[in-house]
Amino acid sequence: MHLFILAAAALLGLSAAQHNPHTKHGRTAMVHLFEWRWADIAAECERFLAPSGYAGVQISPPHENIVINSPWRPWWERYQPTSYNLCSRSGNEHELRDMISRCNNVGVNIYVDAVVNHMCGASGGEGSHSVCGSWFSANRKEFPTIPFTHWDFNDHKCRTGSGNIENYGDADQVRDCRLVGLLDLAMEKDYVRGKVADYLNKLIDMGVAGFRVDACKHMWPGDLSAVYGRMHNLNTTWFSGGSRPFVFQEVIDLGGEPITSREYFHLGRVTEFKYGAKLGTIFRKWNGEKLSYTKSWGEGWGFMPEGNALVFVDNHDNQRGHGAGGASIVTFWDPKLHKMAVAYMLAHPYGVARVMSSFRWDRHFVNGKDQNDWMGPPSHGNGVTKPVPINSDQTCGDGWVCEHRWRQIKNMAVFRNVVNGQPHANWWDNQSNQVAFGRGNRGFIVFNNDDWNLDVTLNTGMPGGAYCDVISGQKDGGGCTGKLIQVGGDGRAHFKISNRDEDTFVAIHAESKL
Ligand code: AAO
Repeated sequence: MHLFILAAAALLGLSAAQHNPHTKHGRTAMVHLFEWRWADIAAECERFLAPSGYAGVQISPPHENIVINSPWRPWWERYQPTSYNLCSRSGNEHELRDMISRCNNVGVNIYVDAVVNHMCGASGGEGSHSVCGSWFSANRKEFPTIPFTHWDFNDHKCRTGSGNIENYGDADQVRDCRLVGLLDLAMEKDYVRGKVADYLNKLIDMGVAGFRVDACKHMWPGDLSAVYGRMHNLNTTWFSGGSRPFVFQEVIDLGGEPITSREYFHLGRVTEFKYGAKLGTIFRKWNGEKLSYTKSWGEGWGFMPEGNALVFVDNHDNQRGHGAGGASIVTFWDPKLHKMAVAYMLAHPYGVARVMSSFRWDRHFVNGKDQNDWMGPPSHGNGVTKPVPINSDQTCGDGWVCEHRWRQIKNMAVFRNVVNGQPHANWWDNQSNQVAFGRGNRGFIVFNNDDWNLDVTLNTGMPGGAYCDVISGQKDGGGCTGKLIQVGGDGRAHFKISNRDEDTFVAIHAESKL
């Protein structure tokens, strides 16, 4: 009996550890630097992310991938591995290693986007058209650099006519058939598990803190469990002994399919896609949704248990119509709404939060579908990804959007750190789209998403004093470049937000006190 309890506790302890992002210095939020070069990420960790209090970076897949020239170098070619060599449009192995070390040295964790469900598309042809020239044959299912041969793929198990997933209502085909024609690895094989684990372990040993695991819905939880079980502990140069890699699994579960997020909870965190889809609907005021309904935001909205969730407003798929979430998703293309939605997420205690950092592309809608949803990152004529230039006002140039640098978002990442561990408190709403809430006595935020002014006195729960609103400005030396908020000795403060303000929300926290 005692033995059983011990064994159960050990098991729980092990898997619970894969839910921990191992962030440092009280930092909390990660940013997805989508398609950035390793050299730029290294510089960004040192010059911006660490000083601004960001906890980590999700990087684009570092493995070698197929080169697709039609359409011209789509971003999604990186989701088609041709070898596990660490060589991609973002840089080579040396540059990757340098980035991981430099980010770790300033306390910013690196989380790798791991694409291990499949290799390239079945129509990928044969030759050396990989980013760094590794030969492969999609026709014969041969990837000699690893090596994988046709024995290592699932096609014999798949029972659909096309060999592709045809019906998400059938869990077997979702796991055993090809996702959009991508060659599906047979992860029940010990050999395949070993090769995948070797790839992850190489990255762990280099110092990464964990993984976003791509397309988990398409892998059996038991197979993933076996692979995760082979993962090394994190590198003790930067992490305490016995630390398990942080795992967050991409499972799109909006309800209505047999495969649910729940099947993956014991293995690590899971992406909560309902979060951004609902938040977008609320801020857009679609379907009669109101911000005041978010009083019970989180589990009260039918989201997964708090300790399992990885949350985001938009991701690299649904900001351009891929994946799931639809038109409600709020992206940088709607900056005013995007800033509010991201601020709401960062102010709210639910889940581990991820901020999206995007590149621009030429959107071109025909019948509601963006014809240019494939467009890759800003790049030179020869296909080389452009560096991220930093303008004198701290924004980015050359098509890099850098949402994470926008003052309102950057300051809310700090807000999240300052209020970390404090309970959701002092809720107020006008039964429409004006709401406010605090985090213990450490921070308070007020939103006006109605078409009229907000003018109200609220209990903030904060100690009395003068605070600088970190949305319209920020503390600057002894002063404040934004609105000043006076909190009385009773914790009450007066807020005025015109619906025509550039940003229709206000946030104060313990460290924005003057
Ligand atoms: C490219 C080409 C394809 C070509 C293929 C192979 O575009 O035409 O056949 O190469 O040659 C990315 C791109 C793909 C690209 C792929 C490989 O998005 O366009 O294919 O790289 O280069 C499913 C998966 C999910 C996946 C998502 C895109 O479950 O894992 O599709 N996301 C990840 C990555 C993504 C990447 C891959 C996986 C592949 O983030 O960047 O693809 O590595 C339903 C299901 C979802 C399903 C969606 C979309 O969603 O539930 O599981 O996601 O459909 O198929 C409502 C429902 C919602 C539903 C949604 C859409 O909202 O509530 O559940 O409608 O129907």
